[in-house]
Amino acid sequence: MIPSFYVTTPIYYVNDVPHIGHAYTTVAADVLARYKRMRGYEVFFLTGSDEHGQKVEKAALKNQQTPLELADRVVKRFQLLWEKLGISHTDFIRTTQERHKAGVTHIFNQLLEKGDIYLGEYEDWYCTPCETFWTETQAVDGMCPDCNRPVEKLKEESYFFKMSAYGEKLLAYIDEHPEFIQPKSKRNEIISFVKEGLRDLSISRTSFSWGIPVPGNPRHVIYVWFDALTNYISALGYPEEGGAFGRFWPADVHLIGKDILRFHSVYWPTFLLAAGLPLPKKVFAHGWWTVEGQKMSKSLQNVVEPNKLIDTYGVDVVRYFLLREVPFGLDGDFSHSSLINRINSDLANDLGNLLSRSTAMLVKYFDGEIQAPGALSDLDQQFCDKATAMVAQVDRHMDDLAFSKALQAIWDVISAGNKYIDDTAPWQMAKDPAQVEQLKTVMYCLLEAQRLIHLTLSPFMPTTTTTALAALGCDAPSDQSVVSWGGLVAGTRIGKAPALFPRIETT
Ligand code: ME8
Repeated sequence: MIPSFYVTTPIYYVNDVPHIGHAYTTVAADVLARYKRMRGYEVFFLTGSDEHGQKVEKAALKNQQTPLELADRVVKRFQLLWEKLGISHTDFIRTTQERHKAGVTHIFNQLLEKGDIYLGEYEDWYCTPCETFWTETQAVDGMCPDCNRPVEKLKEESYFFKMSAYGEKLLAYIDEHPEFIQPKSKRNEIISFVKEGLRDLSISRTSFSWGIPVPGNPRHVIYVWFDALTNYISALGYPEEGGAFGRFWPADVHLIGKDILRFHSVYWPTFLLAAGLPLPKKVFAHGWWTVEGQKMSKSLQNVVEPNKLIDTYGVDVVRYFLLREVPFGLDGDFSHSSLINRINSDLANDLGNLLSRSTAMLVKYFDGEIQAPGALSDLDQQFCDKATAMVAQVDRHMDDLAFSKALQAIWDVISAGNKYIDDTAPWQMAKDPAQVEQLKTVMYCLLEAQRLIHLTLSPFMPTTTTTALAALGCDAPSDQSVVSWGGLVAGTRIGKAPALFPRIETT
């Protein structure tokens, strides 16, 4: 049976237009989804939009629109961006869709009947931008400990989820599943948080109305995080047992930013424990981007717009840069100069140059016809071994979501390829008819290694690698592409490859 793989991104709030942070998580999920598909998995890749809650209601009011009008408008911007970024999601869920509301209502009802949700009264400090309640001690000086904006005192009748009853079970799960919360430093933070004891969680609001009504008591709307987190199962058709839910749940990985780890590794798993459903296998929290050394914010007017970046540099450059520049899990800084450096050195000099150099030589020495290799010399063998080993290395790094290490492993072979040309000096061999067999072999190894390089790289840079593979006389990668040495067919005729990346001149 074909193995399955389920990867998700957060569903993004529609009160804000997409920026580089949203693009980051979504590109990472896309690369993983494409990679797993290539390795033969049946992949369900989910993204979507979070459309309820006070934040969206307030933003709509400000725009003199209904919340749904606002959502309809902003969601298109996300969807257009994903198309432009080549995102290959299986489904896009909006929390205003009926299928989602049905799933949320079902799980709420189930927990209500079980007694894990009960009606009580709430009084605490509330941060609207974060949609989070804080205790007196947490909200130091009346400020939200997460975003440092003022909190307001809120007292209301509220439904509560008995989160306090699930702390021990959650700790046991975290303990038995060391892979569950990543990276490790974050895992320790969550363990300490749970060990301090979980409070019951307020999961309804009466102070506004933009949300899913509590079944049987529509004066209350369901807390936006209870609503939003359920998207990961409602999109699979939950509570329908069979179909996509049966096939893909539990998720293999929820990719999120570090800002929302607690919701995903404490709230969400305790809801699932209460509902008797399996927990996700992995929650991975990546770091945050700053821009030219500063926090990205509307007030600083330094928000990096992915659309503009793509128009200026090209889609694959943006995809590559995001995953290459910063190890996944750490914070990073975006700057135009580092982006241009990556283009000029990694993409134009290394990757692009290797392809144009080697195809140009094939055209010159063999009229563009790929030659069958003869016996491999030590140098040929070393290079071939390095390229073959890279495929397994990348596989391991992708399992760890270490995207930048996967790319580094590919670039090691690219550098080795450029060095292999210098060491073997094909132009010398070409002068000596006695060395024609060696020359054929060198050319074969060089081009075949690049076939492996571009196949392995294809989830990261789907457009460029399709061009490069075509230039090598190969098809675009198919699902379940077999990435092993020897796929190039002797006798295929190719031309000099186009420059994959023009250098960007800086003054
Ligand atoms: O939190 N750097 O939605 P959201 C890196 N609706 N990533 C960033 C970033 C930055 N500077 N800024 C944002 C929500 N992100 C909820 C999620 S899920 C059930 C509900 C990314 O629109 C990162 O993935 O505020 C973060 O987790 C997400 O955008 C937050 O998006």
